[in-house]
Amino acid sequence: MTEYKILLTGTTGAGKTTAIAAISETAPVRTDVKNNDAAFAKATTTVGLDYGELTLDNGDKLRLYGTPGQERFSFMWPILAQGALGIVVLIDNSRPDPLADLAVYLKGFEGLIRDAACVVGVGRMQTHPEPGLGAYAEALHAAGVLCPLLPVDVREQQEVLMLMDLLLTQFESKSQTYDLEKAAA
Ligand SMILES: Nc1nc2c(ncn2[C@@H]2O[C@H](COP(=O)(O)OP(=O)(O)O)[C@@H](O)[C@H]2O)c(=O)[nH]1
Ligand SMILES: [Mg+2]
Repeated sequence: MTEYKILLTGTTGAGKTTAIAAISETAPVRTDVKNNDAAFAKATTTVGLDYGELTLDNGDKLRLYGTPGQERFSFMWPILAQGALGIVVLIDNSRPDPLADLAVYLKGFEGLIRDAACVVGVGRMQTHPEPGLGAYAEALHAAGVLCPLLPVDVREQQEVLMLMDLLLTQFESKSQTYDLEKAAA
């Protein structure tokens, strides 16, 4: 049995807590507290971590960590990234400049995204279709990041599972590449 550490990140309200709750088989651990930040109209906000677990069909286990999203907690990001297999970047397309949000997390998790796997899920596209996926694809390309990009509703378990699938698939293909390289050496 293998255990994989997976991070979920994104701005406050992007859906980290909701996504983990949607797929965790253990009662998710939440550290949301009363929101004293007037900049956000949310009753609670994540200052620490969310944590959940999901066992795959083959017995492998995903350990899911929701990062504190606010940039002022970015000092914690490299600590959280240690040993992670991959990261899900959740974007809230209803925010004023969601492409700028994407840039913050691409930069903040640069090493993990380069060395491990990444998937970008764009939320609230039904009500906020702009920027469209094309603009995100261009932004990823410009940043030199190759990773799957898809619209997601974090309230839907199947859609969150799809994000996990896309992460794991990358990991499998990376380890195959590694094996091929070894075989060729
Ligand atoms: N109406 C609507 N609500 C959404 C959608 N996607 C996410 N949400 C809601 O947005 C909120 C996200 O909050 P939360 O999971 O706490 O975000 P976090 O700060 O990243 O942990 C939840 O209340 C979700 O139900 C969407 O597409 N439509
Ligand atoms: Mg949260």
